Amino acid sequence: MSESFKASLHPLITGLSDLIIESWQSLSPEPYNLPEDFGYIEGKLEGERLLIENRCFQNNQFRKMHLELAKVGTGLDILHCVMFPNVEYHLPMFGCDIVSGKGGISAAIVDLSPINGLSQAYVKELSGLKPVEFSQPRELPEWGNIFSPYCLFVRPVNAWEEQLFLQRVADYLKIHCYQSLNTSAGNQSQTELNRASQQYYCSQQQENDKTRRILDKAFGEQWAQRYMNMVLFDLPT
Ligand code: 18B
Repeated sequence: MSESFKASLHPLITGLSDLIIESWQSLSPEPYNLPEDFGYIEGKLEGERLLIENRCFQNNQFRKMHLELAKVGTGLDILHCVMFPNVEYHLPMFGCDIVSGKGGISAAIVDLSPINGLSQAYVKELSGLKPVEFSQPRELPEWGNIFSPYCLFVRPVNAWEEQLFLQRVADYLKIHCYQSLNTSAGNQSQTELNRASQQYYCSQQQENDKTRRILDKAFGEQWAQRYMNMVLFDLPT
């Protein structure tokens, strides 16, 4: 990821990006090549440049670990991250999205979303974390029935809340990396349930009109549809 691009983004996005990449080092990540050279993308949104940089890895437990940083003109920075488990493993979906506009960060969300339910090990770890409070919690949209009770969705109002959010992402990643390395592949019927559940997660995320609208406007509807299908929320095969 180019340093100058990264440096131009909101500091919480830069900090989270470093945190995510560093935590993946414990997972023996192998490179994952995105289809059709979707690594670095440039478009135009209402006369403003839209830049997207993708980093993508895989390992035994995860078919795809995707981190995307995007910048629209000078006013909008986005971090998007999803870890897609291999369907043989009963693991939740780690997802994180940060949207930073002219007035600061409007949306910060992180979750370990249940896939075929959340295992007892995860429930134990997540419910053991110290409770946190944010002054501006946000309400999930209708398609958000995929998220867990531990989903954190807020508008952080100051640097202190931004750090609190970053710390929570660090906690979730630590739990997830550790648990994933200690989870073995399941049997055929569990695998099928995991697959169906991951397909449902991806199809619900595709209902996020706020993401789609930005991509539509910058690259056209057809390209946006392909990008959402093939890069952001591709279904497990
Ligand atoms: N997303 N987000 O990733 N989205 O990708 N995002 C927005 O203040 C992009 C994920 C989520 O209230 C907004 O409302 C673009 C993942 C939720 O209706 C914008 C990309 C998760 C909302 C974007 C991107 C996720 C949301 C509006 C590709 C969760 C609130 C900002 C780079 C794990 C939806 C605002 C609502 C909002 C844009 C969640 C502009 C372009 C992985 C719940």
